[in-house]
Amino acid sequence: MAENRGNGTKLADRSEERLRKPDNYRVILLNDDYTTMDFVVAILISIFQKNDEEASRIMLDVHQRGRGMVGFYPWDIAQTKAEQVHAAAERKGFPLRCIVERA
Ligand code: TYC
Repeated sequence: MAENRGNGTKLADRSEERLRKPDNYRVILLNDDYTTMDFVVAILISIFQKNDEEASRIMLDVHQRGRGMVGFYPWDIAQTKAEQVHAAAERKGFPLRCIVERA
C-alpha cells in the first residue's frame, strides 16, 4: 500500500524505483530536418559504439520513420548518453534530440 508522505511522493513509488531492474530503458533518436546525416552517423559511432554499417542503417531508419531505437541501457547510462548527444549537437548548432523511455 502506498504511504502518502505529504509531499506528493508515495513511498511505494520510491520503492518501485529502487527495485527497478537495470537494462530497461531505451534511447530513442528523433529525426529533424537540419542535422546532417554525417553528424548523426558520427554520434552513433562515438556515443553508442555502433559500427559504420549499423550507424548508417539506424540513421536512415530514423530519417525515414521519424524515430528509432538506438539501444537499451540502465537508467543512468541512458541519461548520460542522451545528455552527450544533446551537448554535442548544441556545440555544432544542430537540433538533434533523443529521448529515454522505459522499456
Ligand atoms: N533528416 C536529416 C536530414 O535529412 C538526417 C537525420 C537523421 C537527422 C536522423 C536526425 O536523428 C536523425 N539531414
